[in-house]
Amino acid sequence: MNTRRSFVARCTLVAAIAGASLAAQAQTILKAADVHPPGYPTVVAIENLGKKLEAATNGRYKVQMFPGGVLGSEKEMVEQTQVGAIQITRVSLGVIGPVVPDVNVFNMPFVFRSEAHMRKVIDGDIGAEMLDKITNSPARLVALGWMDAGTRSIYTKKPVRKPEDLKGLKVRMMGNPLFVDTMNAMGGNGISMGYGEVFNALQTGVVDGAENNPPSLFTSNHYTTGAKYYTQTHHLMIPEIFAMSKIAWDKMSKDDQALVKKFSREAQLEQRALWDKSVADYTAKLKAAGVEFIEIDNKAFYDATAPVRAKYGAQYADLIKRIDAVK
Ligand code: GTR
Repeated sequence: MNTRRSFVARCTLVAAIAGASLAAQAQTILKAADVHPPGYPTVVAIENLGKKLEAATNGRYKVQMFPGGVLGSEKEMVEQTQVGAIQITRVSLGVIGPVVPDVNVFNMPFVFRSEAHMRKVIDGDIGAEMLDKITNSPARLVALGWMDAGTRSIYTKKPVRKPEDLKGLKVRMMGNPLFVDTMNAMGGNGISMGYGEVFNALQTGVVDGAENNPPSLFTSNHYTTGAKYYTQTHHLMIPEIFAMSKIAWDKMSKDDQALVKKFSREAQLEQRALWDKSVADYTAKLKAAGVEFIEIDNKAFYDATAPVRAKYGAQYADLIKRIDAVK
């Protein structure tokens, strides 16, 4: 009796240990990358997606976040995601343009009338179609959802109020010829480089300015280099995506993919709420740190970029009509 009981107990124990180690072995780590620091809305939203996925799959999946650009520039992050070395990446649509040209329609200067307009577009049919275009392209990325990055404005070491003031100024743009053309059209000299290189370039005078939204301007510390004149051009409203490597996606069961989709939708909504709060917080912090927000009528910048819209927009004429029609 005793022997039998201890035999059963031993079997149970062995089974439990085997089960536990099986579970441990079966855990798949999904590496997630972001150029932003811990606490940034995009980083927090993906971390929370990961926590939900881990709980819902009893730990079969775990998302490990690599923030702050430690896995490389956004261009490198995209490449690594394509080959499956990174499983989840959150990047600006700016760097997706060279990989999936269709998305460049959202990367055009002043293509959206306002932030509210941009949100309506990405939240609606056009936004869903664009995510599908990325997923169905040969890029080997599964676009999971959108993230907000508000509007981008120019910051320089001397005040800029009109396009002529940008003359002779080298302004860093993201790596996409469309953005270099945009800056050149606005009057400056567009120089493309990765986000992680901008601080040094500003400090050493390789560039005289850059352009971004308030949360990025604050968390990147760019404003501490003397680039403290922040001209409210709002010339770009580039949405961001988070995407999974197709290689990792194809290894997931249909049920697990459905979970990822569900939590992705929630991550998109959560990031937006965090975003609005962070824009308000960082705007206040920038002002307190002495950054001068130069309020302007941006029509001159809009007019100056008309040739860029003409050059790049021709191929998306129908889509642009549909974007304009979103009220
Ligand atoms: C930020 C954006 C990043 C990156 C960066 C940049 O606003 O969130 O994804 O695009 O700008 O300027 O490179």
